[in-house]
Amino acid sequence: MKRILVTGGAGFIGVNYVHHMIEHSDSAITILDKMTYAANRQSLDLLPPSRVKLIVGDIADAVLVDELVSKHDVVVHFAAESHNDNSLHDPGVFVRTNVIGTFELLEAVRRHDVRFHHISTDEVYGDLALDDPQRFTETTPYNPSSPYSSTKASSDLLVRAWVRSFGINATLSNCSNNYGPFQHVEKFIPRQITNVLTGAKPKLYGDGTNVRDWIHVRDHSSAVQRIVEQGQSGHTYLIGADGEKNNKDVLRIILRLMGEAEDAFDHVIDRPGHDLRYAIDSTILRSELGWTPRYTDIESGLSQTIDWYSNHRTWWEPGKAKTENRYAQQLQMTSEAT
Ligand code: NAD
Ligand code: TDX
Repeated sequence: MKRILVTGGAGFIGVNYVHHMIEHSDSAITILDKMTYAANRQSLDLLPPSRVKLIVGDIADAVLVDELVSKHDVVVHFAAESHNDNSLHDPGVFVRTNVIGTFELLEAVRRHDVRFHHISTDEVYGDLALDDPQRFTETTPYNPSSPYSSTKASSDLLVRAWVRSFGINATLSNCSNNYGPFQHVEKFIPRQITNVLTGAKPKLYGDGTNVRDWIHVRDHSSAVQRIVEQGQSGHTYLIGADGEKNNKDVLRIILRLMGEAEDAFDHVIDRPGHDLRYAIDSTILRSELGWTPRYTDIESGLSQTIDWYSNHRTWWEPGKAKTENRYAQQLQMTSEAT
């Protein structure tokens, strides 16, 4: 039985991974989470207390991190400030958590010789033109655009350097846009679903032609399990499920599935520096580690996600008004600056 330390395990992807590991392994899991606005205690309700323990704390707390890492066999590192829009208004906390936090974890796994897996994003590669036939691969040069993606890129480079310079046993994965249950209502898909559920109009940035490469969060979890168990130290694996779609088309599907007119949304001012397109080539993960995504039908994935938000109002309602107030403030600051 492996003892796994999951950082950020009360956030969206982290908690889906913890649920996945409870079902698909006999591991004992400790979640280290600062319980920021992005975490939700209710996400942990159905996890067995005999196998999952929550420690509320900061990955940038060197003493706490050292003690916890020393008691585990593997660290799977999800914790981050994860929202691009927030990074444009308050970048400092992104540097502290994403860069300094990752540094403290790396130092601890180095001291205690513990296996490390670093969760990252396709945004480190920058963006692609809409008609570019290339997709991101493991060798695409780094070219991040936002404070968020540049701090994730920084953390990836730290991991690579700690492997090369200190020989730590670490893998990295860069995944495309996730969707599914337990995602914070600040993010595109849950924001639009919960807008419709609360009688507000969905909000589309710019003209909506920006493309994201969607993957169901359950497929991300199975890929991470495969990499942690079979990945080669020092290697980076790109995780994607061939799910490219532009934002307008995703929004139209959501509106249709929810019984609304497909044009019942507002166009709002575009995100500054908005990346145009992300697209992942996950051939290496599929051919070397034999992973395949299972939840690739986006319409049925969105339909299940709509059902989940419809049936879990107590999970998201407390944070909804706060999130929309934050968006209103950010919109005002962006309009004043342009
Ligand atoms: P999230 O914002 O939903 O969750 C992040 C979690 O980290 C929260 O529970 C939060 O409380 C915790 N956290 C934040 N700062 C912390 C700190 N200093 N110490 C301890 N815990 C802290 O994010 P998510 O969408 O679940 O993303 C998880 C990881 O996956 C991130 O590393 C992100 O960069 C990466 N990723 C996300 C996506 C996506 O589509 N959401 C895609 C690719 C990669
Ligand atoms: O209200 C909105 N309207 C809108 O048009 C919001 C919140 C977003 N958008 C657009 C912006 C993006 O083109 O939708 C797209 C997706 O936006 P986000 O959900 O904010 O995701 P993105 O910026 O693409 O980043 C996500 O994927 C990569 C995650 O938040 C990151 O953590 C991950 O690394």
